[in-house]
Amino acid sequence: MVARRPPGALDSGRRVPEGYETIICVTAPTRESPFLRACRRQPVPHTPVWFMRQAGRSLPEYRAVRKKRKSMLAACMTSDLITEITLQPLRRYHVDAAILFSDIVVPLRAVGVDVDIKPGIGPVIGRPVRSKADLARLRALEPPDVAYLVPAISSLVAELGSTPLIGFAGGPFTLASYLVEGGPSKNQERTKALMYGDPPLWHALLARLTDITISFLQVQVSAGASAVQLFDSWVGTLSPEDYRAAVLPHSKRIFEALAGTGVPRLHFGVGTGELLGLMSEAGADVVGVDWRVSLDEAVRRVDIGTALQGNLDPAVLLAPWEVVRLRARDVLSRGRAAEGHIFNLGHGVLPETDPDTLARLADFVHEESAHLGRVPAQPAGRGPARRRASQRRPRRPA
Ligand code: 1CP
Repeated sequence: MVARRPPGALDSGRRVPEGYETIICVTAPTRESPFLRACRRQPVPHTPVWFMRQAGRSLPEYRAVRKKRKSMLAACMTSDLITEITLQPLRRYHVDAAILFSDIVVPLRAVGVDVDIKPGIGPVIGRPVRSKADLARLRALEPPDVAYLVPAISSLVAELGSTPLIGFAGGPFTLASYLVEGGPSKNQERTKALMYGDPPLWHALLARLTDITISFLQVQVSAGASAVQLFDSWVGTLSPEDYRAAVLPHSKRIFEALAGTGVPRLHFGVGTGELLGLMSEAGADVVGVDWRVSLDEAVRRVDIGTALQGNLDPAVLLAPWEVVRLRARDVLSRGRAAEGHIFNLGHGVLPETDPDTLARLADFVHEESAHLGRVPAQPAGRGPARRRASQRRPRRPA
């Protein structure tokens, strides 16, 4: 049952920004779902599973829809296509969560950035942002800028029933990297040159992106998303010291701004083995881990009170099923060291992945984890919601 409360009022007495409608879920059907329970580090009947990039190029039905209709970004701005493409993987796989069909550059387009998503390349920016004057063109995001999300999310929530919908946004470093580079980049040289060379401009840019991201995520949560994931995909190119100085304060502000919504906040980046502790310190309830660090080691790197998500190498899915099965079993068994574990890949589904392998994998995760027995919450899971970084578990000696 969903109770609508007058705009502006929150339990905490805080006010919601103008234009956001707050929906308080009294007995939201998703509340006790295995995915949300694992995010909260509560016991689950089986390990929940979903796949980053479960919608998209690996699905023939996605390619069919995209062939007939519109550019990628136009599809991301069309309510009935958002709903349809978000639901496509749910019809094939017994996954425990849906992820909104959108892209990390959608909020940039919404505030007028001339970004396009080019087939086979990714996001490309017409006029990159490299100076104070460029930054002045980047305005704030208002809820009407992404109005098409509201009917899409409303119908998804109705359609999904007890399956949670994950909303998402790009992390500050990754969004900045597309804006500064003007497109995909392997090493983010220009981005890092700006970060190292002009800290005031860098922080002004990230502060602006942080405001945009907070508004974008608040719209998604107000419309009914049950969790949010911040994808700082390319932040793994930074050292911990640079991450702490240049990115962490901004990510922290995003997570703090969402704390009052009560939805779990997930955080993921590629190659972030050395940053996992800082990413939990930023305020994430769940830290996503790529395949380079095993989950039992990742547990030692994050703050106490953090659940983990991951981390099968997506390339494993191209190997014979017996290999997939053994590798997935290993991820599940290492994941039992975590206070809460959500099974996922270590990055997005590769376009050449056979959808039948993903379907088989989702079923295997459920069967195998249920067979292993009820996944208990670790003692630390019953403690205060978050503790200090100083309470991180000691790292295993080398
Ligand atoms: O024409 C097409 O079909 C383009 C392919 C495509 C799709 C299906 C792109 C271009 N984006 C998306 C959807 C998308 N993007 C989703 C929803 C689908 C789902 O997860 O099921 C999500 C969560 C994203 C997020 C995204 N976009 C990230 C973060 C996640 C990650 O993979 O690291 C990033 C970095 C992007 C940028 C982007 N958009 C598209 C591409 C090919 C890229 C990467 C380009 C690069 O390598 O820099």
